[in-house]
Amino acid sequence: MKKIEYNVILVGASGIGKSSLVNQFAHGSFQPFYTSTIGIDRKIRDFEVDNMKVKIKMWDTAGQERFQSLVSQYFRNVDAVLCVYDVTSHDSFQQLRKWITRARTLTPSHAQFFLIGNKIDLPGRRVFTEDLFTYLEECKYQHFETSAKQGNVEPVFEAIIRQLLKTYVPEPLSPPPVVSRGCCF
Ligand SMILES: Nc1nc2c(ncn2[C@@H]2O[C@H](COP(=O)(O)OP(=O)(O)O)[C@@H](O)[C@H]2O)c(=O)[nH]1
Ligand SMILES: [Mg+2]
Repeated sequence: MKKIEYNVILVGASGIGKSSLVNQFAHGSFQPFYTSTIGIDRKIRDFEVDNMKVKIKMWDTAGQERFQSLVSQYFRNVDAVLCVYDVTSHDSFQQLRKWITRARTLTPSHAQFFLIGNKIDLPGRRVFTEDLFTYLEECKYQHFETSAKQGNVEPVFEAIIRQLLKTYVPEPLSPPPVVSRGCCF
């Protein structure tokens, strides 16, 4: 079976659930308390879709400005950018423009961008269809809504992976080299 790898980076303000989305997809778990990400974190999940093994490397970035020069270095090799906001925070939605502009200048031309509104389990939505409509008309990114808490993350990641497979398939990963242990006879 062919095995390929995608590098996926998550960007957006602090506290909107980037790490929670990654943890939910990588480990199927959710932590109700907030642990701030320092700089950048990486998690891996092997996923199988249509008889194809896909290794997803998720680069989970810190939202704080002070980490941005470090984070910028990781954009060069990414295949997908997940632009995350919190549906209960209009500010987190407005901040996305800054993240997207930065990511656009640093990512390879094949990189695909997706918009993810998280925390849909919470009451008090502040980002509405009309905000999104104007934005999506402009950028044409695929848009998803998630709850890292209630766990609809798997189908969203699967849809993203399927979309990536449709548009950009990297070279399959080579199998690990066979280590010769020498002959004992
Ligand atoms: N209710 C709810 N809380 C969430 C959700 N996603 C994340 N959180 C909480 O929001 C806080 C910040 O999440 P975190 O993943 O660390 O945000 P990050 O700074 O963007 O990485 C934590 O207390 C999480 O438990 C969600 O979908 N629903
Ligand atoms: Mg985080």
